[in-house]
Amino acid sequence: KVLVTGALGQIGSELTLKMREVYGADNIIATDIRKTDSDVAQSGPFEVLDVTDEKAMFNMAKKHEVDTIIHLAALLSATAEKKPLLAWHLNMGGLVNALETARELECQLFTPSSIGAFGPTTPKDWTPQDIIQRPNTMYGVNKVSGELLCDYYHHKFGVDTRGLRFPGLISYVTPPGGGTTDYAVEIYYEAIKNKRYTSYIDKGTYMDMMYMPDALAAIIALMEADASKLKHRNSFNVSAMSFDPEQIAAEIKRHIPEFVMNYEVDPVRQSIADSWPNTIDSTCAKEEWGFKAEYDLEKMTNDMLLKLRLKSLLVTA
Ligand code: VAH
Repeated sequence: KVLVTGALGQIGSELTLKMREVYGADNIIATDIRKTDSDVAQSGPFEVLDVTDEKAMFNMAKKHEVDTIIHLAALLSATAEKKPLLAWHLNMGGLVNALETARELECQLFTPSSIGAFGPTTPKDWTPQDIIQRPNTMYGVNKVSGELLCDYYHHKFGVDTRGLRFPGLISYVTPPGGGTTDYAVEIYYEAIKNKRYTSYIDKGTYMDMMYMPDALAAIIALMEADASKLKHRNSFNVSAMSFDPEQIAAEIKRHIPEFVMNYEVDPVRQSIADSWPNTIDSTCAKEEWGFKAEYDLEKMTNDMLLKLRLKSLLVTA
């Protein structure tokens, strides 16, 4: 049985449904800080859980006799930069509670890291798996600390911890909240609604990205991978593509020729984006557990626009 924290978030809302398909609905216990009448809450077990409450986390895992914890509850980069101490408390407090529960109940644990774990002194092109990490954002400090803490729980206590450094994730189900890469999600929604988008990230700003179906497949593949083949554990670089706002706008224009792109750069999120790599190297993930991405910018754009059009038809129907 699997306990998912942050199950109503951008990754959680889709990973929960996917895992319920793969492993059976009753085996995936979805939790979040509040309950909503979402597909996640209606398609299987759902419980309210505050991940900063250590006892509540332990009791929830024990009650449902879980053997796996997928810990996704966290604040993303832009929100973390606005509320750094809350971010430290939630991102690190929640992770320590999940790790302690995993240690005591002998669970496998997955928690995501991010390209945000790299900083301005990290080489920006084809950033290697093992390289200097001096992030200058609270989110980056949380991600590097999280990687190190999960490695520690593995070599010190034998906890089977695993994690991925995700790029920006793009999805049409649940928009992300408070991220820096969210422009690459918003642009599709705005293109459908208004045929225009004003980007807060400047042209020429390259960031790694991945379509959500590839991210979900990567999590499941890593969690099912043969542990003896893993040289790394909690920080695999994984990426499907890298683009700047001009390139994603051009791809959208191929479908919506009248689409107009404007720029109103947000200095805070621009400086976060500038501190991250342009492209990261996913070789270790490919070699150690067979990572591969199916969607590139063209294929993702086709699918995003199609699914958002269907979604808007359903809403208006
Ligand atoms: C963010 N979407 O923007 C997240 C992610 C790599 C980006 O960590 O904060």
